[in-house]
Amino acid sequence: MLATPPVVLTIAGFDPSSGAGVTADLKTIAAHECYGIACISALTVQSTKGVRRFETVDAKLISDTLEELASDFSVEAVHIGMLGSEAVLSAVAAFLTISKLRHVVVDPVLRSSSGADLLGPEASRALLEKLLPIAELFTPNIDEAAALTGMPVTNLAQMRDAANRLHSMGAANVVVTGGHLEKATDLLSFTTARGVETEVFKADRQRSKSTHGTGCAFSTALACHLAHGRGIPEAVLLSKAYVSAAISHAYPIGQGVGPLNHLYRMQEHRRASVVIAEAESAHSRN
Ligand code: PXL
Repeated sequence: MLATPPVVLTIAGFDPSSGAGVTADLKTIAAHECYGIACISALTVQSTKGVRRFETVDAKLISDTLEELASDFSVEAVHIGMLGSEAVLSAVAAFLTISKLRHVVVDPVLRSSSGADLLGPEASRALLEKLLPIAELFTPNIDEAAALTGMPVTNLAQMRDAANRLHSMGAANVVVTGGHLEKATDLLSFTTARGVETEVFKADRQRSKSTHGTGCAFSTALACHLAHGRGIPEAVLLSKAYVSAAISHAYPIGQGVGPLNHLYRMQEHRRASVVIAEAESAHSRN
């Protein structure tokens, strides 16, 4: 028998184009050698051309799904993406409080990259009250950090200030992602025995049309690394590297902002197997 991989639960919206949301998260989870299970919070109508509209799933259906999954699987980490409404958010927060699942990564999805509102202002307040304190890791991008703290967040110093404000609101560990800045800069602010420490991660910004779902991929990869037992700084480093590679290996698909290539490592395996097959057939001809 093969060893059982860690189980990672994603609670997120459904993007039918599979660039973001649950179906993309399952690809990220598979790419990290974890077993993915999922609870859909909302159905969106969208393509690579943007989000048209969405409807949330009934909150009781979500509670029942989460309880059913938790009664069956030993869940090592949880990723939370788009929730869509305060009712859904409250159901998810209540489940996490009761189930006490470990390694909860909360990506506070407020807007799509195309600009559609994915969580109203009241639900954003509930997110700070109910989900922020439960999260092991909170992963706003600079726009989300600004919206949630009411502070300007356009440079590294302001990312630090916003992270401190989020700590004072109850966040244990925060990564503010600044992929939209000139140099792609992420700030990790994490709690250690010595107090709050920070680490800055910088990378060259990639000019690419295949960036739909980068936030989902980053936060889901983080959950997978925590599920594998890695520490938070290492998880951030590896997740950032995964997203960069998935962008640089992307292929053009759809007419708008395309998805990352979440499964680029599979193609590397295939290329390796093609090389082996060619070598073997060349050898057998000799
Ligand atoms: O990228 C944020 C996001 C998260 N989850 C779902 C989405 C989007 C953006 O479109 O559709 C389901």
